[in-house]
Amino acid sequence: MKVKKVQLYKTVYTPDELPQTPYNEVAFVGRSNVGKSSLLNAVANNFKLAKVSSQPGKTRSINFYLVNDRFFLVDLPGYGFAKVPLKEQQRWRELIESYLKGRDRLKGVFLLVDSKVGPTEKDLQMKEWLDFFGIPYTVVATKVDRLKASQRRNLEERIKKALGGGDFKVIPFSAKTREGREVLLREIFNYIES
Ligand SMILES: Nc1nc2c(ncn2[C@@H]2O[C@H](COP(=O)(O)OP(=O)(O)OP(=O)(O)O)[C@@H](O)[C@H]2O)c(=O)[nH]1
Ligand SMILES: [Mg+2]
Repeated sequence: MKVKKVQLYKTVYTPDELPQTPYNEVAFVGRSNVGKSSLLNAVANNFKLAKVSSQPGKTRSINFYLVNDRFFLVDLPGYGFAKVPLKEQQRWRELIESYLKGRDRLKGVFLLVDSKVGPTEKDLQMKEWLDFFGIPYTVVATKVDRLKASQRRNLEERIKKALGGGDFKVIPFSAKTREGREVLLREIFNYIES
């Protein structure tokens, strides 16, 4: 299956704005600046779809992207960026949590972890949270183009171990070189069809 058409369907700032839709969806979570928006653009083959910024805290809303008129990719605001005012961080947290708890058609979550930094405390919390609510997820190790060969070795195993292990895959990915895009696409379609 191919990504033929991607369009921004809805931008959501508060839980009551979350749309009820007839389509299945997968969501992308991770700390601010980890590369969520870049990954979406790489998947969509559209560099202008989601706003990318070297300044963390760029995505402040939940963005629903409709793919092939059939399913949604959902870009969530990044967590854990200290420079974003606490009140705003709290608002994002509530928005992310009410999203993750309340979606009947959410088939899977992609938890993005920076391959160089490794999982943070906040990533571990998110992982435990997904486990607790029984939401299937896949970990994506982002920006692997920045790794030296030695840092690449056993990357999947190391990230898995740092997250405390469990029943999930780790996909190495680069929005820059597009490494891992095909594997990621397959995983997205698997979730959507599950
Ligand atoms: N080298 C490299 N840089 C990347 C890659 N993906 C993203 N970046 C850079 O990382 C920074 C953050 O990327 P974004 O895609 O905006 O990250 P985000 O997770 O959407 O951030 P928020 O919207 O703040 O949550 C930008 O400067 C990107 O150019 C990658 O695969 N390789
Ligand atoms: Mg973003």
